[in-house]
Amino acid sequence: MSLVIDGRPPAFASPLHVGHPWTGSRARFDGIVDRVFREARFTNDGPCVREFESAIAALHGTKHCIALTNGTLAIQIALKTLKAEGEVIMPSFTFVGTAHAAAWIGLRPVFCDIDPATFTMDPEDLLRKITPATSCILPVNVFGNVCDFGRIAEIARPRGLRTLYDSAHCTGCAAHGVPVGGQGDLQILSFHATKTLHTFEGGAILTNDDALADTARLLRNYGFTGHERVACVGINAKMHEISAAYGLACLPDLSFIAERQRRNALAYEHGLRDVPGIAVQTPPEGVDSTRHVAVLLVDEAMFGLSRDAMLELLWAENIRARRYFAPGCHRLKPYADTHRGALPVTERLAETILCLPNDASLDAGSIAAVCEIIAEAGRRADEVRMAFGPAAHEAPVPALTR
Ligand code: T4K
Repeated sequence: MSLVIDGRPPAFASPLHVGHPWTGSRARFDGIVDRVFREARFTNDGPCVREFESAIAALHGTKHCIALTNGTLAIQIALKTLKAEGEVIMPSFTFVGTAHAAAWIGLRPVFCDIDPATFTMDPEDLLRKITPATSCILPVNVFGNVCDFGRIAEIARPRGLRTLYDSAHCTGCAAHGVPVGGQGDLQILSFHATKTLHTFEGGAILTNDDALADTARLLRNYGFTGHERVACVGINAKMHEISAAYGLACLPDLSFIAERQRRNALAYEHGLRDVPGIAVQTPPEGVDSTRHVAVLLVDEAMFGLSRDAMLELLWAENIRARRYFAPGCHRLKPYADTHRGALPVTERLAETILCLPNDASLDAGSIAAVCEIIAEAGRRADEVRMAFGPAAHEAPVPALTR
């Protein structure tokens, strides 16, 4: 089989993105938007937002859902709701938005290591990171791989620490038959365009606690308790009606989207099962993830090619794979100077992980072609390395443009 290094055009005429948004609910969306315009109710706790919140709470088995502008603001409102102060312990292996959300409101992110199988917070390292300044634990259910909820609760409760789960990747996910959503004090979701269920931009807080839900609702709308009454310092973090309208339009398609993503992930597993040095990460036993990205681990010694050389080849083939979440938050400029201690599992993962496109519009033929390119890259590792490896560059890690 030929590769782009043989001089043929890229395998895909247009880019295959990690995070290609679901566009399939347009007709239903148009109908809801007509209603929004007829009623001229665009924001401030409108009927679409209320209906969307009820549906999301029901889907995740929680009493409350508070819809918000995006997942990052959801983390901030949640941390404010929990009265977090001082240090917040979170994994370094997460989107930088998790760390920024805390730092932006004056908290200090403290990074801990992760479990090598699930890439989620390692409870034993969490224990080592707790200090008298710790107020809150912020575990991340990354890629829909859920945390060890029981162990984290065992650590948090006796120490009086609050727990906020970042479940940005978990809309529609479940663990052992229980929807992800009701664990900890609060959870957040993201409905960013790249997520399984999206509202263009959007986020939410989930909780079973009435008082926390009331506080979060106050905080997202300036602390207003009436037209001229303000109970506390708040902010504008409200979801608007057009976002909620798209969320409502997509909800009937969620099972289809999730099934397609799961089916695609299985197709990657099948297509790459015999490629030495390539492993597809699978959700832990009993976890029903929607697998919105396909996660590969590249063992350079066995595969013959570094993760980064393969990434360059894939981009040249118009397969826009991503290194989520390399290099880890603790290595990023705003945090690197103050971070202390080794995070060996995070470091290793950041060097080997590669996320492949997986969205509901991807067809079996495209997945087979991606797998075949990866297999061929391994077979012709020397040639690919010559074209894309460190020998071809001064800098070993290429700066990929969007
Ligand atoms: N916690 C975690 C664990 C998270 O992963 C995130 C967000 C958050 C918290 C914060 O939630 P939000 O505040 O975002 O609601 C993307 C997303 O912007 C971000 O939502 C997401 N995680 C993160 C993992 O990925 P980028 O900068 O990597 O995205 P970008 O613009 O490169 O998009 C990825 C690819 O998707 C593009 O190359 C092309 C394609 N794409 C993207 C968009 C937006 C499209 O085809 N159409 C589109 O509209 O951050």
